[in-house]
Amino acid sequence: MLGLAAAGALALRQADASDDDDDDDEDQDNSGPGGGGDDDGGGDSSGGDNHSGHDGDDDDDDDDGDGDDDVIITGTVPTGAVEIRIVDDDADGFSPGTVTVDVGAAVTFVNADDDAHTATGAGFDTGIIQPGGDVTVVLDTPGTWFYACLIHPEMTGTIIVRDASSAVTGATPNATPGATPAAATPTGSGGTTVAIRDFAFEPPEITIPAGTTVSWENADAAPHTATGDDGVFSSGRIDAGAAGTATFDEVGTFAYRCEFHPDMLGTIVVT
Ligand SMILES: [Cu+2]
Repeated sequence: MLGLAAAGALALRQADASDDDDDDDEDQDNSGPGGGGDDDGGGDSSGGDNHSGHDGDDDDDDDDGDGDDDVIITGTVPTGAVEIRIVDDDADGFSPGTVTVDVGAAVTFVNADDDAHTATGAGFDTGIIQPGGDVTVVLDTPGTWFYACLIHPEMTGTIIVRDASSAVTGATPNATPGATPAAATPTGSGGTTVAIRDFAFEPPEITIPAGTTVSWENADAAPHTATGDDGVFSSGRIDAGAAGTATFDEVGTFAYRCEFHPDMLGTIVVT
């Protein structure tokens, strides 16, 4: 009886252990197509432990790459999709930073970093992509689509979507409301400046007379834009330390935002 009980307990433990193995095997099967060094996760349970360990580490931004080798890529990039890898949490985190695709193309973001990220812009939003995870978006509108990581706003990228004739059209609109043709000289001194600092327009709202040219000066390390809702005007991409302008000839109230960081909001009131 005693021996039987012991054997039963042993069998039970073995069953538990094999259950665990099954789970790990499934994880490994999923990660297999990621290829390359992912197989290093070979120690079944240690691979799982590492993974959950990383989840706990998500708040530490500063593992400079040393943790990257431990990220197990799950899932696969769909056939024909363009892959953008997330490799770090800084300005070069999206690799490549700019891609050009045909309209209707699928783009897969693969998070090879050990922090969670997003790729979020006016045209699409992946939502949170956990370490090792991937999200595919389909780009069915031609144009130039800026995006950034909501968690690490310095991380930015650009996807240029060609139209059906493979032309790059609908690039960032540079229209300005009722803009004076370039040759015309605005009456009055006509210029005013809005600073972009710490991911905000400063001041967020200005009132200007018609004919004023607004210059946005980017004091941040990340690129920004000042883009009117519905694309009614745009500064275009403003890199760190650079400025972009738009001229306002029409009376009205123009709300705008940053295409990279859509929660950066501003308003131009033209009187
Ligand atoms: Cu921005």
